[in-house]
Amino acid sequence: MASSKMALKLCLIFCIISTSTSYSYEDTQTSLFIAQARQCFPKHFLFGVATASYQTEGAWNTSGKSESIWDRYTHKFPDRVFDHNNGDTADDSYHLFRKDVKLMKDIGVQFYRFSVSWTRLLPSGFSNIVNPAGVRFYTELIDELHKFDIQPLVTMYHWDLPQTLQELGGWTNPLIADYFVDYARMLFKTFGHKVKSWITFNEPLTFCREGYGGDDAPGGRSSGLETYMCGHNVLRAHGMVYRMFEKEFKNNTGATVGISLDLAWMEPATTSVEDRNAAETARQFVFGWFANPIFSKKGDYPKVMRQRIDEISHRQHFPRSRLPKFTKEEIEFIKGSADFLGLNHYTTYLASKSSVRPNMEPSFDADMGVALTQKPDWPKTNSTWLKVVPWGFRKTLNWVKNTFDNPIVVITENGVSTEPGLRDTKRVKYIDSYLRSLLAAMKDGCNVLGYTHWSLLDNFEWMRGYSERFGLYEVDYTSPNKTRSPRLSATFYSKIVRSKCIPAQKKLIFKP
Ligand code: PNW
Repeated sequence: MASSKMALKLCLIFCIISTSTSYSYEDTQTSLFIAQARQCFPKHFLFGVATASYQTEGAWNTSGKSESIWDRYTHKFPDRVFDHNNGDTADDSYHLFRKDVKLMKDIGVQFYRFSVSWTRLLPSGFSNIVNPAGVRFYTELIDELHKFDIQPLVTMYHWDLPQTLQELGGWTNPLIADYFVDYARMLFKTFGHKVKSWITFNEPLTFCREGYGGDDAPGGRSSGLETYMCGHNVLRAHGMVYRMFEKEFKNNTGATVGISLDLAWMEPATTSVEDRNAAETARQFVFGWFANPIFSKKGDYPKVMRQRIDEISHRQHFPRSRLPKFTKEEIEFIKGSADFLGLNHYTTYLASKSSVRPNMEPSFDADMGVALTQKPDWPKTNSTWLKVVPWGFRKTLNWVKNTFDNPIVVITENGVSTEPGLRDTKRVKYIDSYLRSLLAAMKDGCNVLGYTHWSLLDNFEWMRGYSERFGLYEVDYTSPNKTRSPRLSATFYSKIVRSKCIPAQKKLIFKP
């Protein structure tokens, strides 16, 4: 006890005088935490919040909106969703968007990342029919944002493909790239004078891997085949949209276009060469797959993907690789087709060489050949996959910097799920620790322009339904007007957004 009193006195002096350096010190014997110093982001750094159409809008069949693959999938297979729920009503942001913008104003964010629903704007999936109610909705939302000086950052595709296009093969149909270009052109034409930043795709890794070989919509069961067809067409579509944008809109609008890719940090499980190689292979499979064709000097798929998938396909007696090949022309127009890299980061895995040899069954995971685990003592959250490992964020950013020649990065998602309730101290700690790690990466020279917290509100968390809550604001799903209430983290995040500084933790905390 005496020693803890001593530490307390020391800290009082220490913490007050320490303004520029950060200290993290935990004395496990006395259970005393010495808090960290106030740390600031550059003045021009931007803060935002994010949502996505299917997860928040609701109004799934209102005013001319047609069915998306997530509407179809959740209606047809309710049992596959953890709480048997769907996004039919979600947060009802279609009707409550003015309230949502007010919440953003309360926090003080400089931008709002949201996605537009393809089926709300183009009910046939094609640009032959434009739904005026859809255009009106997004126009009103964007105008409301501008009214409060909040910049829109618009994602064109956050997983809710028109069912009509799914029936034509979805992302496995090469023509989808043309349909996506038509959709994007319609967006630039309609909203281009009001939107200065665009994201073509959100997390192609997730929707190609989970949608065609996992549990997500549309429920494809063809891992290692359709997975790569999807990725291939997404990359072609992205490149084609960017070149069309350059030719037809860039000069007139002065806008920028990027793509959001997700990367969980892959830490080698041991210091062995095998595990270090496994970790790099995993990074290339989950991130390089999309980043290398766009952000590397040479373009095209990562070497290790090409080698492994070609070789395993051959062993499986396929006459050609399951990983499609780009033409020279495609490599060229995809290369450099982004003004910024959107990075979604949540957690960290330990990577080691998988002991399972690929069998005759095509599989993305077997192609990758890496076993991914997490340390049991990493702090848990309400999502099984999401452990709190802030140092992984800094490593992720440094790896991106070193691998892709220090691209302009915008953090387009980072966040954590907590239990229902407003006292979300875990989210406060998550934000605090991940932002400190981000700042450390920026001091390492990483070129990061902004940070987006996922999410403004609790929302439909895909296959986990409403059971996992990522919101700075809690949503009461039992109330008719889906009441939004600020959590502790909303106040905490607001402080950071307004001051551009992470406050010092003045309170000393003793473990009980
Ligand atoms: C993102 N991982 O998905 C999505 O873009 C959001 O729509 C979603 O609500 C959010 O994260 C929270 O889950 C991810 O396993 C899903 O590392 C899984 C991972 C990362 C992102």
